[in-house]
Amino acid sequence: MATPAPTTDRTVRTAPGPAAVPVDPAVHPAWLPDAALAPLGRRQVAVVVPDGVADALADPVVRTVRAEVTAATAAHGGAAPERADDADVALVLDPGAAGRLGGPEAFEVARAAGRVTVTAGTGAGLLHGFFHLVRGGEPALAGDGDGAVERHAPATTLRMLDHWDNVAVHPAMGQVERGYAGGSIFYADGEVRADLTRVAQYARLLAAAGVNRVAINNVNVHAREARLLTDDLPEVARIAAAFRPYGIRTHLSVSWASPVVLGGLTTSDPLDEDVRAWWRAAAARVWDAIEDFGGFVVKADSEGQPGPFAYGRSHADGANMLAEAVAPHGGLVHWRAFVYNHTQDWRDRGTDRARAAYDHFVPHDGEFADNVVVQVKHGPIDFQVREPVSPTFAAMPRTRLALELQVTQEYTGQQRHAVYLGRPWSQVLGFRFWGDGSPTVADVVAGRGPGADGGTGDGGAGGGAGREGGVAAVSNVGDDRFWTGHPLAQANLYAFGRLAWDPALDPADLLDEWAGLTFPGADRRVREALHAILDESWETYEMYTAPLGVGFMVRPHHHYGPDVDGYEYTPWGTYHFADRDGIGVDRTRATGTGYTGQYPAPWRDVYEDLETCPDELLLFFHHVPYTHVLRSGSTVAQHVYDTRFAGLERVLRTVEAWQAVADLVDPDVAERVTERLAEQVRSATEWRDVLNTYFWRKSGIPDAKGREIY
Ligand code: GCW
Repeated sequence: MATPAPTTDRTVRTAPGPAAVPVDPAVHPAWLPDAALAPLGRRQVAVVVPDGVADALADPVVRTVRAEVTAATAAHGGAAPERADDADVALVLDPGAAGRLGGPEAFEVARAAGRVTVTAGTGAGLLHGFFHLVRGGEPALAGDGDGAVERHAPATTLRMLDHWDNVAVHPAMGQVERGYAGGSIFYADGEVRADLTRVAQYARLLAAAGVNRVAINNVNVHAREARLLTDDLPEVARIAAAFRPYGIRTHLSVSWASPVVLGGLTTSDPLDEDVRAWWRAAAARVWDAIEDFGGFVVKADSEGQPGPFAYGRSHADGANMLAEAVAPHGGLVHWRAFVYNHTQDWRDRGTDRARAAYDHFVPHDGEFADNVVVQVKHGPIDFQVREPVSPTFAAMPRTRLALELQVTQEYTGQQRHAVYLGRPWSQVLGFRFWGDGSPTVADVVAGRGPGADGGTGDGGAGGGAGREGGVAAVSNVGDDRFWTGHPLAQANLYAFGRLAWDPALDPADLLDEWAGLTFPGADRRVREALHAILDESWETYEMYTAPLGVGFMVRPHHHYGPDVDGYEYTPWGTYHFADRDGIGVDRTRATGTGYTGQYPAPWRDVYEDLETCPDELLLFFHHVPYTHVLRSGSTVAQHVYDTRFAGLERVLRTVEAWQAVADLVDPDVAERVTERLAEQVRSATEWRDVLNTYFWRKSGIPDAKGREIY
């Protein structure tokens, strides 16, 4: 999939392999510490490239595999023989094999005669095979199998991270919008960083987890950021060059208003011929500078960003105009479906933000060009701790749809709380809209939903064929020494990549896999403690924050900490409608906003009916009295009290689990985690007390267990 680097055959033959594996010792190695490569590095590892395949030798990803093998074997006492016959592990490039294996990133592993042989059709496939062996450690490297062949291919060829990084520090949102890990790894002082070592190191981590595309700037494109598309192309090319050796393609978020703000035109109307010509020329310049560029990400008519509505055009008109400009270059347009009215009137009960993505986009199913991916947030509102799966995924069978997740923990503790998100993501990916046995969300975004043409994509080679839209997520990485602020938040980035590659993986296993790599050789108790701390941490977070699917209740703007009515009388559409009698949003067809009708059967009926609506989503779908008895047998009020008290207890047990092992890990990591856990205890206590007090004061219903409520 990677385009060969602009290097000559002669250079490649005389200098096989790039100089170095990017590792900055001042930065935490995350899941690739030196020791994680020891099992492989102790062995004889051959990288076998067939003679006379000049293209293969020029592939920068093949050179990366060589560099990785050279570095690992040099560090750990192994060697890198030329021939498979001399090796314990052979990484074999077979350019003819990609089709048979299931795409350019696929690989197969055979274990026989004391040797592990990985075969792939491209450098990218070989690199994924290499990291597969690294992740598997000793057990994966035992060559005493019976020759049975395992095949590995990604569920989707589009596995993307979106950075909400600003080039210039934004007065309200800072360097990274919703970033909780310091500054940007790409930008500082209003420019692309001169030293991109950190980006190369990031690329390596992402490749080891399975990510293959990165959008490098915020979807809110301000004046400075808009210029990445034009003046800064050489700088963007440098970033792309840092990602390329790890098989990762670079995308840009672009301003819809670029023809006006950059091109000096008087309009951005997608049907205006000058506008179309401007975008065609802009795209041509981008691909001139970056041959394997991925495409554009667009947030239009959303939270103040400009868009086609200003010209009376539809989002299909807007997206297709850009699609036409990038199509000759094999580019994609990721067009976000996060379109809603953020200036609504809270007095108006008829407008329901949850309906917005579906209402705006479903009528245009079938109108979007083949190289447009409509990118839909997992829930209908905005990355809350608990939301139903967005019904839009079930309603656009003739559109390429991508699932958008949020790795950065905007609404889930902002990387001050230890909250592992593998489980909720896995639930979303595995959700079946049409009942038992029907296709999952993962199937839909892989282009295998009902009504799709069943195409499996083109492996990203041209970014065109197939009906897949893949998976995208907002990154949680910054220039923090631990990448993610909270060292344990690295687990989320890792799990995202792994689930994007294979949505069927068990999130609990991924947690252990991450811990094993990140803390190699650590005492068994460390890994057990990490499992205990993180495995059910999402449920714990939900227990002390907004209950029963109601959402928000956070402090406005920065979204951290409790403020139950913070958004209640604002224009943002995120209401809970609490009064003295009850709480929740009536989204039924019978008496509410009708949102339940956006789901196919059985969910349209399951959610509609109080008797069948799952407890955890009750207040998302229904307005009920505080005395309403849940399926669990508890009343709403008592449930709130019980879970808030229990939630804090669980956090305190987390702290104990950590304290028992903190001395067994690197003191830097121990100190940072300990500091974050102290803040989590403080914040969870605040949440408990504010929520309990609010429900008690509104309802007048005392806690049946007589605990202290203020
Ligand atoms: O969750 C909200 C955030 C905004 C963000 C927006 C979006 C980039 O609060 O900061 O803007 O979503 O997804 O576009």
